[in-house]
Amino acid sequence: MKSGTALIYDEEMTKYKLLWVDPACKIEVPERLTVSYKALEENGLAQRCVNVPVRQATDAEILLAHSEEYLEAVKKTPHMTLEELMTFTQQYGDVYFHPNIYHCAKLAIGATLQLVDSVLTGKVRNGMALVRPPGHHSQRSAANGFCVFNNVAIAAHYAKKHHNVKRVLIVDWDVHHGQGVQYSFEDDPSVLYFSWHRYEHQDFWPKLRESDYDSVGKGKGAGFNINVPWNKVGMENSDYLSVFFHVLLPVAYEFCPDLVLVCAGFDSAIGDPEGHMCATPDIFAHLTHLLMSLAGGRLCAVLEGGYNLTSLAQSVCQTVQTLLGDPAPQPSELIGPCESALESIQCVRAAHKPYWDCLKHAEAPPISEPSTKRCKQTEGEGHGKAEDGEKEEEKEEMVVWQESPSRLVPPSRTAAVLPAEVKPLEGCDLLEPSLAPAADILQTLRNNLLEKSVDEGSLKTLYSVITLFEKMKKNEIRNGLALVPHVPVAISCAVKHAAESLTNRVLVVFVGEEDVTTYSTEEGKMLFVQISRRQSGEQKSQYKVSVCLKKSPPEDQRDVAGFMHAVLGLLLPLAYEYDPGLVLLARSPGCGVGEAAWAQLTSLLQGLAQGHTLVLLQVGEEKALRGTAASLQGDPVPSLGPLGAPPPEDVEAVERQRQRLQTSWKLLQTTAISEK
Ligand code: X5A
Ligand code: ZN
Repeated sequence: MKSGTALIYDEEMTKYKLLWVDPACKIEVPERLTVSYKALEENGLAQRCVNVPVRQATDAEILLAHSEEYLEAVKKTPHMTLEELMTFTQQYGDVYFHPNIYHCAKLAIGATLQLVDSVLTGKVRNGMALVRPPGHHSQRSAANGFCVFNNVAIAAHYAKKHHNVKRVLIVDWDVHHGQGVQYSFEDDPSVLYFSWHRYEHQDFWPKLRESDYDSVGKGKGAGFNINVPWNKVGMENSDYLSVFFHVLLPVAYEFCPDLVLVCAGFDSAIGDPEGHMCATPDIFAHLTHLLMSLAGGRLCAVLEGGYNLTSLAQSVCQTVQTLLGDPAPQPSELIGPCESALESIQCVRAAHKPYWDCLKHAEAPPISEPSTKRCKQTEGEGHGKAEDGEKEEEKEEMVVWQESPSRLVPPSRTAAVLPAEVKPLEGCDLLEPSLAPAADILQTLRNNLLEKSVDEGSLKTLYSVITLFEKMKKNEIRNGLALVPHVPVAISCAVKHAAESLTNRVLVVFVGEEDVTTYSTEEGKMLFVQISRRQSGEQKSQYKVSVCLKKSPPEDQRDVAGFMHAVLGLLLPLAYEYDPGLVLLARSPGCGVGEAAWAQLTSLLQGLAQGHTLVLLQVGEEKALRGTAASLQGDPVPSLGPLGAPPPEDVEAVERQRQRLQTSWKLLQTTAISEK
């Protein structure tokens, strides 16, 4: 079993800096690496990683993404005088050279390739490389934006060439557009490049026309370049998650990468002097978690930007801690995307509609031309704020945010309740179903379940389920798994218990046909989402959602596409906005969901409620037991294979619910309200 997280860092990469005055470059300092690494050490994270040494890249590796002329030119920089370096620098935009930068740039590539090798040979599952100089702006024959060589672009070429990787997903969450990466793969359908970036209708650096949403790739690569322009500053956690749910993840699942590379720039976090965004460092835990379900967990994060040292260090820690498998913190302040973000989302979805089955039903764009040609909106609208370009560098205004509390890691990861005849699950703590329930609890159970004649044994199992619940609430265990005699009864029972113990919001996700008595609880204490193959009546509550997917032969790939469409476009946005304290996930026999899709669902939901997921399976479903347990224990989830088009009936069913619910649950929105 592949496990472990690689961390690649070498102090040598701190040994170059800006040697003259250049306001555009002064933020790119050696401390960016030292504070990040120090924070990882102080939080005990560096020590938990597999330490992989850096190496120098070879000429051949550099030439995977750069021209010979450019390489030869950069090779001369270590021997240049200060004046020569300044002159050499001047031919490029927003970058500086130093006698030692060529050496560091080779180490930055080498670090990235060491990470890719470690992950693709199975030495570790995932990892992060802390490097300087960054890479995503550098081009075939040009340095740019603090970047000398394109670390991640080289890594993608390298993975394809040396590891038989067929499809690479590059997620660029840096606040700048990695135009260098875009150029490198523009006509290549084997590399899907996704980037969101501060754009402001082409007013923000690098001010390129081709950074807009209508640059979708060229020739065979059409559809494999996804740009999400931010036309306002101040984007928040909700804006980032909305783009993941409604753009990146559906396309990424359809694409089915063998490897995920992240251009992990943290200038997209709050406090950054370049980005001016408002997403908090803990959002990177969620972005990371959501990507870890792809490509069998093979994820390599490579540092790009990030210039507020406090925000940077916190964000790096959030990313690495998530790669290590610790539960993500509860996402904060999810209030839904702003209008400007929705406009961008709507435009991107419409632009990619011709290329991706998952977007076939996407809404028309709000306007016909790309956002550059539109008149600019009034400043100060939404949660964007006005910027004064001239004075900006003088007054570095203070932004404050609350540091995410250190994460709760319960002493036990997974506890299971199993009938005596079932073989114990490796790695799970067994909870004896024989624990004597208190008489009053037994009585409550009996009263609640009077119609179904339940024997004493079943009652004890139900009681154990409640014990699992309690243990999660007390953080004694992270998650739980129970094999119960009858899933709908067990759900009712757990829900009843949750309703009476006043503490937490509970998200119930039930995959199955049966009606479940969900007791009318105080509105909002529970969010019940059912995915079934059977039509249900009209729904009115925002806390009770049922989506009916088409019945087709089991393991039909079209079914999987429909199921994932419901999970990514409906369930996850609902779940994140609801922000439960506990997640109850259950399936009944013959629910029609294949093991791989079930494992994906189990894995994705663990990003909520600090990983407190209780899974209920019905006796007789032993086949699903091991896979579920593996997912709860954090084993990598297998890929689903490239997804085809979801059945139109499924898309319609999901859309109907989205339409009904999007006024109450703003993370479900995919279109802007107003056209200006
Ligand atoms: C890697 C990165 C930013 C360059 C900004 C130049 N570069 N104004 O974040
Ligand atoms: Zn950047």
